[in-house]
Order: sequence, then structure tokens, then C-alpha cells
Amino acid sequence: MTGGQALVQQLLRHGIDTLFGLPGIQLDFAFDALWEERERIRVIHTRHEQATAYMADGFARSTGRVGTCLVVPGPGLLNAAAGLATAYACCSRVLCLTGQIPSDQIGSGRGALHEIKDQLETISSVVKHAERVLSPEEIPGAVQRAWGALHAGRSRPVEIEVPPDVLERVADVTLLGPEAPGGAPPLELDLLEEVARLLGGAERPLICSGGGLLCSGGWDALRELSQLLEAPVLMTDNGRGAVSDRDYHAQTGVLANRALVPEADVILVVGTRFSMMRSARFRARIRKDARLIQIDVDPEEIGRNYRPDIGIEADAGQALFELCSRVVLHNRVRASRRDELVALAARSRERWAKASPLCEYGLALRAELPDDGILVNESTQVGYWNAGGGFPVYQPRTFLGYGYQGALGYGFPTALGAQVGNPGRKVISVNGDGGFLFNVQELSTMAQQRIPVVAVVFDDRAYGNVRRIQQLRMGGHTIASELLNPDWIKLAESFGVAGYRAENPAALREVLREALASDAPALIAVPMPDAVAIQGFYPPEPVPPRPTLA
Ligand SMILES: Cc1ncc(C[n+]2csc(CCOP(=O)(O)OP(=O)(O)O)c2C)c(N)n1
Ligand SMILES: [Mg+2]
Repeated sequence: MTGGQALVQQLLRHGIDTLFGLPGIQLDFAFDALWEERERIRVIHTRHEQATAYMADGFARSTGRVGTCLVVPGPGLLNAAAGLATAYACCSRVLCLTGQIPSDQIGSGRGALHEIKDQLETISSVVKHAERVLSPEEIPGAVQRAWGALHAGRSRPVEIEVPPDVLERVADVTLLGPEAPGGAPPLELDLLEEVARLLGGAERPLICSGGGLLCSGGWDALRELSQLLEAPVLMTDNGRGAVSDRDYHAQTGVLANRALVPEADVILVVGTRFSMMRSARFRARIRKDARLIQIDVDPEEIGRNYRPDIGIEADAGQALFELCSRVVLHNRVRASRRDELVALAARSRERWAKASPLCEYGLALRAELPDDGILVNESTQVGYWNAGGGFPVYQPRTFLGYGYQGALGYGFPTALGAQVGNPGRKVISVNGDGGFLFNVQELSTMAQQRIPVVAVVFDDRAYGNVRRIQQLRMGGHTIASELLNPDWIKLAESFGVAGYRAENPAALREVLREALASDAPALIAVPMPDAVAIQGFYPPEPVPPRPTLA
């Protein structure tokens, strides 16, 4: 078989049935092999490589499976890199396949088409494992190693690059089984026993859980442990949905943090960088005599932001499952905290609602999205309100955020990938007018592939966040933050996408209902009234004057 066929056949062995790609001459033999297997692998071609990686990320984060993208080397891979950076930040299982220049020219600097210096090293900053393959025979092994890296320890994107002559060359290739090396570290049972005793004896235990819990798929064990301990679960932005917001144990946001952390005598931190503890104000809330336990699959994360009394390197789900069976043996009797926790969540919600008029828009989204629907939340004013705890989340992997990259433009293509991975479910993409135009070209992919995402664009005629900060901190003037927008409905329609307009939150609900029911690609433009647009999400704070040049 050709190297291209070897690559595709090995992907099939691992159960890959969807690939997001954009072709070019270095990939001809890979795409030809994909054509041969077109009944078994759906190829979704995008209009920009950035979208291939974001779509693979959305597919991966919403399904827990591997999302795959295929891009040309050099500029193609650099275009995809922003998507890989978000996948890296969000611990997403993205397999990025890319080309190279002909193998006999690599490193020669002669200026072959798409050549960049040190491609493998360049991409290493946004993947956990990168490898070049120099013969067809090596391809199955490379895919298997990548698979192992995707699944071992902390999941993060990986890259394989194959030069065009290797994709073309015919060789006797032995395909490998789907089993991959790696997996989770062995459980330290003695430590888990100690933790079970601590938790079992605690009066006011608290669990803090993050995105790592969702990566591990351990939400059933988390819910069971929270019930056994009658412990609230404080979820981070990235960890929302691990416990349903319909369950009174679920807590999120600043107010809950302020109420729950100071009273906790044992705190179990699981699958989160615990980054809030970088702030001295947060650290000060922890009781001096509280015992803190941190479980993370990445040993480097343990103690990075706060030193725990006990640190355990383990898969979150496996460790929690083990803890459940051990806690029952040591558990004290505790009164129900239902009333208190219901009241706390209600107070949090009410306070958050009052924090901003954007609340009405966020709640309109929730009201029309079914419990198992997926919301992809871009870095925009309504998005900040959602992420801060305003938007209730009812199921795991149904709220996808921007992670610490905060990369503008990630949202729309990520939503498309999530919809491809979840054909029966409703997907809403929340965007600002700034962020949406970063990947506006994917309206074409959406229409051509009939991906029925509903993209909502909040139009404040600005990079609102930037404008707000300029107005507050820079003496009231603005630079480079006012936007001239297209006619959204004409824009959508010119791509073959239904365009809607909603002037206020009530209209947004109605239009959302219609768009979601249509099961067809849609764009809803929401012009923000000036007062709401200018206020933005962040309430004004007093700011010291800056020095000006004489
Ligand atoms: C890739 C990238 N470039 C630039 C930024 C800086 N940035 C953060 S928010 C923002 C403005 C966002 O505007 P918009 O999408 O319209 O949302 P709004 O704040 O107006 O609601 C910018 C430019 C970023 N986060 N990511
Ligand atoms: Mg804007």
C-alpha cells in the first residue's frame, strides 16, 4: 500500500470515522486514500486550517473521542496552530496530521513550497507529542504512539508529519492493532485509603472539580462521592456540567466560593489547576486547619498553585470511584445540606443576574436549549456572563469554553465540530461580532455539510471588551476597537444559511426556538442596545490616571 493508504488504514483501526481537513499537493496521496475509504471516514473540508483544528477540538471535547485534522505543512500547520493551542489549554484529544516538504529537502532551507524552519520544533509548543515519519512502514507505529500519547496521563493534542514522497511510496506495511500503550498511572491505594478516612471523618467536606474530571469521564463517581459526603461540588468554568446544576450539590461562581471555602475542614481538589489559588485573596479563605487533597493525572499540576497536604497522581474518575467504595467504611453521619445549598445557589444566581443586563440574553439561550444541548461559549460579553456561572449546565461535556487561551474566533468552528460529533443534539454557538468574523468563512462549511448549528452573534459594533477598557482606563478615547459590521442577514443568506435578527432577549428566545426547530444551519444577529453595549460585562471601577507624554 502507499503511505497514504497506510495512514488511513491505521486511522480506521483506531475507529476514526470523521476527519477535518484542507488539502494541498503534499497531501494528495493521503486524500486519495481517504477517497477510497469515503464510506468509512467522513471528510469535512473547511475554508481555513484554523477551523480544522477547532472543529477537531469541538468534536473531541463534546464526545470524549479523538478529533482528527489533516493540514498542509508550513502555513497550513501554522494556521491550525491557534486551534491546537486551545486544544492544549483545554486538554483535548486532537490528532493533527500534517505534511512536510519532500524528505530529501527537509532542513536544507532551499525554499521548497510551504517550507518553514524546524516545523516539528515549532509545533511542539502546542502539542504534547510530535513525530516525523520517514517511511510508509513506520506509519502504523507512529499513529499508535500518538494514540498512546492522546490517552496516557493528561490528554492533549499530538502531531504527526509525513512528507509527500512517504505518502506516495508503496511498501509492505504491517498495520497494528488498535490497542495503545499508556493509560492511567496505577492507583496509590494506601494514599487513597488515607484520603477516604479524612473525607469520611470530615464535618464540612468540599469538592473542587475542574475540566480534568470531564476529560476522565468520571462524573458518575463524582456525583456519588458528593452524595456520600453530602459535600458541595464547586466547579470551575471548564468543569461545568460534571454535576448537573439541577443537583443541589452543584455550585459555581464567586459567591459560592466565598461561602463554601472558609467553612470547609477537608477540601478535595480534583482535575483542576486550582488557578484561583494564585490570588492571595482566595488563598486566605482556606481555614488554617483545613486539610487539602489534590488529585490530578498530571503530577506537575499538583501543588503548582497551592501546596496540598496530600497529592495523588491519578485519573480523576478512577480515583473517585475507588474513594467511593472506601469512604462508606469511614463515613460519619451528616445532616442534609439541601436547604442551605439550594439557597446558596439561588443567591449566587440572583446576584449574578443582577450583575449585568446581559443576564437576560444568557437566560434566553438556556431557556431554548434542551438539557442535552451543547453551548459553545466564545470570549464575548454574554459569554463572560455565561462562564461566570450565569448559564446553568445540566450534563457533562455540554458547555465548551475558551480555556486559558481565550482565543477569539475559536467558538464558531468548535461548535461546528461539536455538532458533527453529536448529530442528534442541538448546538448553539455564542459569538461577539469581533470573534465571529475570525472564522466567518466557515458559514460555507456549515452550509455545504449541512451542520445545523445555530450561531448567535451579539453585535455591539466593537471589540467591546477592548473598547470598554480603553474608555475606563485610557481617558475615555478609543483606538482600534470600533467595528464596521456586515449586514448579517445578507451575509448568512449569501452562504446559504438562514439569517435571523433578534432585537431583544424575548425576541431572541422566539427566534432561537424557530431556528433550533428548523434543524438547519442558522445565524441570529442580536444588535445590542447602546446602553448595554457600552456598559459591557464589567462594571466600572475607579482607575488611577496614567502618565501622558509632555
Ligand atoms: C486571538 C485573539 N486575538 C485578540 C484577542 C483580544 N481580545 C479579547 S476580547 C476582544 C474583543 C472581542 O470582541 P467581540 O468578539 O466583538 O466581543 P465583545 O467583547 O464585543 O462582546 C479582543 C480583541 C483575543 N482574545 N484573542
Ligand atoms: Mg463586539
